Amino acid sequence: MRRTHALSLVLTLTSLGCGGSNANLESTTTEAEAPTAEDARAFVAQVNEDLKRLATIQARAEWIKSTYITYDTQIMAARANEELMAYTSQAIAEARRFEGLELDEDTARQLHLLTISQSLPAPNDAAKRRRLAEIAAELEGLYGRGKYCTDPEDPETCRDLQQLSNVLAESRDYDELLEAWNGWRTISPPMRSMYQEFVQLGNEGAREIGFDDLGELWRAGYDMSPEEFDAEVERLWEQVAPLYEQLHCYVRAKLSEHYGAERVPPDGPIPAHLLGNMWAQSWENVFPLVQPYEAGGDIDVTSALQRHEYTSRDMVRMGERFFTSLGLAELPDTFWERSMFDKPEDRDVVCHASAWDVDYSNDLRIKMCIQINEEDFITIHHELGHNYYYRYYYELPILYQSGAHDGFHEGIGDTLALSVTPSYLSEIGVLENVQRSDEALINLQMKEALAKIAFLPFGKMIDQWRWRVFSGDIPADGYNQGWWELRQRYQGIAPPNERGEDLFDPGAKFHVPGNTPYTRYFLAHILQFQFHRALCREAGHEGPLHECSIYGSTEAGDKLRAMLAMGASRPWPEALDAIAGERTMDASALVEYFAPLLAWIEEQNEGRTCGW
Ligand code: X8Z
Ligand code: ZN
Repeated sequence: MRRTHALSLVLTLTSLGCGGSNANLESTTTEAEAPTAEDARAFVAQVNEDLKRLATIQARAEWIKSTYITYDTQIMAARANEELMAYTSQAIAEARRFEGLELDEDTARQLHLLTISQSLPAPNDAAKRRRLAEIAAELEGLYGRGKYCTDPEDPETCRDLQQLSNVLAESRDYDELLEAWNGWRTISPPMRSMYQEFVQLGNEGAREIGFDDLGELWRAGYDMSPEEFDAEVERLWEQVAPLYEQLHCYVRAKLSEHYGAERVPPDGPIPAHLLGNMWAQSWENVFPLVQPYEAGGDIDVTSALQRHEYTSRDMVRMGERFFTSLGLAELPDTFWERSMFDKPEDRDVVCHASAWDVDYSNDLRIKMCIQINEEDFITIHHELGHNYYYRYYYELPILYQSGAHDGFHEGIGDTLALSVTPSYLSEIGVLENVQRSDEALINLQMKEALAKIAFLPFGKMIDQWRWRVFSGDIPADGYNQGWWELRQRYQGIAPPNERGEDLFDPGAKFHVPGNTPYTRYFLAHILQFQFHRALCREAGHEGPLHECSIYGSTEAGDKLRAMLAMGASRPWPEALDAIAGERTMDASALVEYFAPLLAWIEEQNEGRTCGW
């Protein structure tokens, strides 16, 4: 994830030659009557220059806050954000004077990107803007500091998200799981009224820059109309929904065997706390409960990483090695000096993994609380994917320093991680006893499906909820109800107990208080297979897609680099064309990849009633 979806911009308005109020802006506009295309070009150049300088200041404040959450760092970050929002809104307003002019393609594109660059536009009213910046910082702070204490008086009884998540991952005890699941959700009710205010103010900001609401602004970032994008997401979902339904059916049957049919009814939704993950968003931790074949070789990467006594830094080095094997550059020394790999013992930090380019000029970093396990090993590749995107587009104007769309950004590291196969891991000495057999393949694919296919409905539903919240379809007194209706509809899961409107379960998922759009991950989970298929072709792979690893292929690396270097300078279909020779997003590569498993699961599900 980028630290913010959009550019992080700060400025007092001097460098744009206008003061901080609308009145000043209007007078600037009047003075500059009948602007020319040349004026527009100069304006865009100025904005790029200002933004780069100011975004850097903002990113530094944000980095400090995220790696050291205190009352003061939160205020400093909020102030920086406030200035950034003010600047951007002013720049967008100023840019309106070029409407209707015949502009060169680059200028027109950058003006368009400026308009959609914020995931949180603020109202022009200074008091409202300040309030919005403070709420945004406080929501993220509440999440980052969040702990569940069995005795609120005694800090010894407190557990943070990492500790509670480890219970969700490892325990098979229904009640212990339930306590951890409920416990984490005690952090979010205090967010509820703030979130409501956040929605109102964010919508107001969006309307002032010409959108119906915040959701429409988010959907405008895909080189097509918001309505077309909505339809595109539905189309992709229909391509993959049947796979999810089969996986759900199989996993539910296995969980029902383990926990009993009273707790996991074989024809209803699955209780949300039994799937190995705090949000039931990926299910690889229940692999031991659903493992197709007893034997099948060593695919326990977690044990292997721990056996080798790798450190967090070693794991990041291994991730980097994958990228350099493709002929991509090494990470800069400053990456190793300035990143945060481990959870500090002495202070609160935002542990949710993220990747940064703090000065938009190759000051690359990751911020993670790495645990020595497979999930984090894969997340490291995910984060490095962001860093390599930054690495290859940082010489572009800052308005082009983004992914072709945000799903591309989220999909790069995951694409490479698809090549982190057992054979690759044995090649680099992590795994030893790797087997090749039909049983081994089904086991492996099951594990991958628990991560990738299980994620798909979750990846879609989060923003289905937010888009409805932003549009008012889900009212503030129905936040939780709307949330659980969508959870059930898409994921086929149900809360293990009553979730009334006194609670605020959406707030217990980082991206809601963190205001990070989420459809990007749904798209990334589809695109990464499309990228993988294309790069495998480039690497000269023959044979089934699931056997391919692009490790060591500089041909694949060249293709990838070419796409990364485009940043957002061209509409995304051109970037997709550059890497894959295709111009539409398409889940057929994902379906092809999982073909062996799907055939196997369908057989297993014979006689079962699937669906919920
Ligand atoms: O937030 C992330 C990354 C940072 S962009 C760790 N992901 C989503 C999540 O954790 O919910 C990666 C997959 C989905
Ligand atoms: Zn990410």
